[in-house]
Amino acid sequence: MVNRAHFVILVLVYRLLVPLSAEPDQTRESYVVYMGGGGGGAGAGAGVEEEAARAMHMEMLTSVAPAGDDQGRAAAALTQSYHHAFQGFAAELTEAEAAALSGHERVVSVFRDRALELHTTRSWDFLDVQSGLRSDRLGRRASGDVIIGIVDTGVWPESASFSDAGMGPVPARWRGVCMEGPDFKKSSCNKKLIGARYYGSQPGSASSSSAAGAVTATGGSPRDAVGHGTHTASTAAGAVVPGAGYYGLARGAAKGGAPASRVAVYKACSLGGCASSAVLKAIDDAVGDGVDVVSISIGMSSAFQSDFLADPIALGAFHAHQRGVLVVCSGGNDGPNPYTVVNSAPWILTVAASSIDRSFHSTIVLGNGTLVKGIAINFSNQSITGGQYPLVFGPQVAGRYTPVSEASNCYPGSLDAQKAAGKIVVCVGTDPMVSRRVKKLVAEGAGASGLVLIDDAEKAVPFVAGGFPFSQVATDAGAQILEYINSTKNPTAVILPTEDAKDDKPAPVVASFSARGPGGLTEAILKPDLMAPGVSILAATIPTADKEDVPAGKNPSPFAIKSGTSMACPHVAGAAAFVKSAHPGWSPSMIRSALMTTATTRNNLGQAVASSTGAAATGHDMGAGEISPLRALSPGLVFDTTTRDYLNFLCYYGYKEQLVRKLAGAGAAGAAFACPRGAPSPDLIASGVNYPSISVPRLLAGRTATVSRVAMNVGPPNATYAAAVEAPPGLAVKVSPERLVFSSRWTTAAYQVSFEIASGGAGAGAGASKGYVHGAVTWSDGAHSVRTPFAVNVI
Ligand SMILES: *[C@@H]1O[C@H](CO)[C@@H](O)[C@H](O)[C@H]1NC(C)=O
Ligand SMILES: *[C@@H]1O[C@H](CO)[C@@H](O)[C@H](O)[C@H]1NC(C)=O
Ligand SMILES: *[C@@H]1O[C@H](CO)[C@@H](O)[C@H](O)[C@H]1NC(C)=O
Ligand SMILES: *[C@@H]1O[C@H](CO)[C@@H](O)[C@H](O)[C@H]1NC(C)=O
Ligand SMILES: CC(=O)N[C@H]1CO[C@H](CO)[C@@H](O)[C@@H]1O
Repeated sequence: MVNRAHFVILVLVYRLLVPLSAEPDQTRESYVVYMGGGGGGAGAGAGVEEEAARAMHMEMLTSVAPAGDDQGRAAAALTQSYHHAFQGFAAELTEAEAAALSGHERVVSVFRDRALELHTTRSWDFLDVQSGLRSDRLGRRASGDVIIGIVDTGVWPESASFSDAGMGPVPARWRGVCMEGPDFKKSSCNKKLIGARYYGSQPGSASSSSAAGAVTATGGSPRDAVGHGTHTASTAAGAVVPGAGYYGLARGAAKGGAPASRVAVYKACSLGGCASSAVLKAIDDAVGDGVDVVSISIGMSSAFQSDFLADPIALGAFHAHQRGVLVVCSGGNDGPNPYTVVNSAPWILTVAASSIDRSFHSTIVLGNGTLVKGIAINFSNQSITGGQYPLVFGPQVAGRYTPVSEASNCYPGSLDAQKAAGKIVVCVGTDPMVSRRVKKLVAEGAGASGLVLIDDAEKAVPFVAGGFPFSQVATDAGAQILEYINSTKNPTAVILPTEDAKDDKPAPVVASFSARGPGGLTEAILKPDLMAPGVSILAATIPTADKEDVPAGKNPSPFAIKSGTSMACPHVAGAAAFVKSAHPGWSPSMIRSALMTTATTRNNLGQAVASSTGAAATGHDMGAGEISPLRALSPGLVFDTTTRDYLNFLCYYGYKEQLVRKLAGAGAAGAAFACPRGAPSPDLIASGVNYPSISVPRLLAGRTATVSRVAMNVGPPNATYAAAVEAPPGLAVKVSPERLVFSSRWTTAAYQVSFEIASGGAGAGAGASKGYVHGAVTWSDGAHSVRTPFAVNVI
């Protein structure tokens, strides 16, 4: 059996070694050549515009090709042209050609066309029906004019979630298309699924021998072959499907966050991942087609994050923001350690994942009558009255010469089928290289009658084990089971089939896999921004997926239960579309602000939301908190973060003024732009970007950090807001002025928040603890509560 984790590492090592070979390198690899803002406008002959862009990109390619190379080669090398929201192209280049192009005066950056990953959890995990947006009012109040673009693995158009029953005509401003393939017809699109495009395997696409070519070869159709894209699209905007469920579990109506919105899918990914060049093209097309919100549940691994100018999602999202389109991204699944959040550019809405109030229990009944509560989704055929199975710890049924550490982890090849057959095997999860899926396959392969996994990690995320009896328990319950095995001569057990429990408390809880802040690229913006349900989410899937999970005698389920920040992201995209439908004139950052300042930080017990460890969750775990879409409709005040703020950010971050100008585009915005005084200076970011949260990356004793913000009144005309501060111990936080008075709608008011380490008197332990401390400033007028979290790093 292939150990997938090892396989991935080998591929990475191989790819790291290749560029080191000494000979002058004539091998071609796919690169993205990014040329900054200033794409063609919408409307004017799209075809003509595309031709002109391609011709210009080919000319640039020809200019760097060695003498004797002709235009034909340039045409063959060009794989994508970007021209809607920004300028650039992707091409097969040698290292020398890439270097030459990066010196071209029109070019901002040249970067390798790397693979991005899908943000579902490593093991395949799972879902629920209450997609977090709990009110029926959502469907009724929303208008159908908002369009959500989904950049993912495509779509299964026949899913009931994409029914257009009762929907009005497609908005007239829509400029997208429904691309056909052998298994996808024009009629696959309708008034709900209004557009579908795919990338890769088109004439002139990258040769399949190149690294990026391998991931672009997604097949010539927008049809989803993975299930991920169908799941995210139906979570964002799926129609209401009554009576959905997963083989009897999670029964109820399945619906998207914005059931009245339209979806357009952009298939840039396959099971192997997504090529950067395709993702960039997908965002460019989505903006050109006229979407309002883009949902992207993919990203780089947190271990290989690149700079903003070499990150296709950051670049695409920047230009989308310029065109008034909000880009919502998953923050990644590399939690719970700090500095793991990705997609953390300030113009992106970055989403963390939480549990919901539904859980899946799979109870273990020990031979001595004790019940142990485990968590999993399984369709075990065992029962209390159906007879017990021998219960063994992995090392007791290990193959010869197998180290105890491997057998106790259900390592591939570690169990002896002669000994394990017919028994329930107990394994631990102390080796992160072996996923739950692999352990299950190992036990199943050895003929075991079931698997009990003792592992605290991801225990809140039920593993979908299909027909194989499986249950996961925490370390304390696991110790009891091992003790039972030790204490008796013939230990036995059964694993009962899963039952789902509603109204689980507390909920939400931050998922352990959810990537945590601060951001690796800059700590001066608080990330992630928001949290949404991402554990055990029930949504549409492809009916051909995950055959091994289908219980004996059943047809594949049209719905699946999945977990990941991938699942949280489309909840927020749906909520953003909902806010947009009520406030069509709001900018992307106003919508983000409304969602952030109205988010909740209390769980269903009325206590502070906790992280997976049980500790109170901070802004680095959940951003502003769990989304509360209905409250986001009337936030009272919003923080508008403008393109100019973002350009200033790039200056403070350290990019040269000339580069930032190119990014801004050739128009008035670009030519007139000058970096603010004091740039570059990371310390000025916190104050220079009008963000709905605050992050102070360094606060020294005896110093004061002062951060400015401008709030805009979007509530009733005559409003007076008063500030309340939640300050962590030892940190002095002052808001000035303490009252904001607005005389009309759309007017703004500025204020400052200053942070200082409190002089705590003579007592030992005075002052704030070192490292990040968290709190919030909340503005209230009696009717609206505008909460802005802060994180301050005390040095
Ligand atoms: C349970 O399913 C397994 C595998 O499908 C089968 O071998 C076994 O006989 C079944 N046991 C019962 C009690 O039905
Ligand atoms: C079980 O017994 C073995 C040997 O008798 C001992 O090493 C091990 O610590 C015991 N495990 C537990 C969980 O009691
Ligand atoms: C079963 O065994 C476990 C482990 O030794 C023990 O904690 C539990 O109390 C036992 N249950 C009964 C009913 O004796
Ligand atoms: C706002 O307050 C001013 C002065 O108190 C008053 O003249 C005005 O009519 C009020 N406007 C509204 C819409 O209530
Ligand atoms: C196949 C199977 O046993 N499915 C069961 C899964 O669990 C639910 C809830 O306990 C049962 O209703 C199903 O019959």
